[in-house]
Amino acid sequence: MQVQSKGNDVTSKILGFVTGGLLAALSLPVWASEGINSRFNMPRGVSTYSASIYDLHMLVFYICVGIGVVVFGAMAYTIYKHRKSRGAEPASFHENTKLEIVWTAIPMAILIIMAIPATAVMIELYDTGGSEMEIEVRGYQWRWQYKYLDEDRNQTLEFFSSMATPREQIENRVVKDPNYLLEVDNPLVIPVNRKIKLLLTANDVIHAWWVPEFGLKRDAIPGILNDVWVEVTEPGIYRGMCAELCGRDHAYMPIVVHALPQDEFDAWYEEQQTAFEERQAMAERTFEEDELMSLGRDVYNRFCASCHMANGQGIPPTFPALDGSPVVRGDRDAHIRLVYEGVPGTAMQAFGGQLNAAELAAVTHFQRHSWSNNVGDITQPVDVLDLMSGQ
Ligand code: HEC
Ligand SMILES: [Cu+2]
Repeated sequence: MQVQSKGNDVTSKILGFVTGGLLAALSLPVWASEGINSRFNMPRGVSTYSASIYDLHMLVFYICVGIGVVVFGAMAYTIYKHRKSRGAEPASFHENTKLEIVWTAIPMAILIIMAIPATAVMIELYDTGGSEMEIEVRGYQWRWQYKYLDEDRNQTLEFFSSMATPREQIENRVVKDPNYLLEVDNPLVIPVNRKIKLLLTANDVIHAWWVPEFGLKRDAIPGILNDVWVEVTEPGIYRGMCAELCGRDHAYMPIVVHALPQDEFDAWYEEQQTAFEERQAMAERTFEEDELMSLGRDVYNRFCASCHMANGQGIPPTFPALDGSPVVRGDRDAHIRLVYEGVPGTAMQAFGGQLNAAELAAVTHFQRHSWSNNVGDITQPVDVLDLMSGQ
């Protein structure tokens, strides 16, 4: 009776073992061909070192698979071969020094073997030497600023990159875009197949620049320059976001990078420089009132509305209302100065470094003549220039 039940047990076990093994063997090639590039695996990325990181990951993965096969294979074999029903007696090798040395030495050797390629990749990641281009990346609450520090060009190029996802999508009034919260007005543009050094820093609090497909994430800390590098190998549009909790709109400071072939990049750079010069020239012009209002509204919505709200009501007591504000309705020069210099120690930043004279004049004029404010004066770029140069 007992013997028979044991026999059945063994047969079903063997059957289970064989089917299991067969299934595993059959699925292995599928795994190898598709699984490796599937969403279950780490993506390979598009930069030279994201590929190194990926290769390292796969190497360590295969070593682990090898260890798994050997360990579990040996276990399965001994469990089956030396089972109790065959009368196997447990061997006793308690406190066997030789054996203990061996099973400490083997894992140690494996760890050392894995540490060699891991260290090589780490060294590669941190080596910013031999870069062909430098870009400063500066975090602000809540946007990024990119500054091309290229000595060969006749002028440095710099601009802000702010989220461009419309508020209607955030407030669920319209359907969300596939790139919801991952769109910006001015993306960072870089050439492919060039080693680019990025100098990361921040103006207010700690931010972090993170683009998963580059295999790159590093903190942007006020007062510190962190240098990293990237060499993108495939043209395309890559997205990321600030990866450090940096305040109220932390979720709203995405990163978009356009990687272009060198000639397209050069054409883009030329175009940007012309546009930059045109904007500079604007500061010397005299504006009509409606021009000031429309430029001012644009600047306000991009730079001020996140705190003071589009309707000028702010979020008191944290962010004061500008509608009816004594500052906005009061002395114009003091108003300009406040926007230019900010209010130290508060979230009200100094916008002097972020906006040019025309934009500052327009946003000042806009606040003084919007909502229920109607001061009845006019602010020209030249007023801003005079005020700020004479301080
Ligand atoms: C990150 C949030 C934030 C942004 C963005 C911001 N502000 Fe402010 N702003 C503040 C805070 C906070 C104060 C109050 C400062 C204080 O304590 O005096 C303030 C105060 C002001 C005041 C004085 C209001 C008063 O009645 O005291 C003006 C004017 C103003 N901001 C204009 C602007 C303009 C123009 C912009 C865009 C160019 C802007 N702010 C963008 C946070 C912000
Ligand atoms: Cu941030």
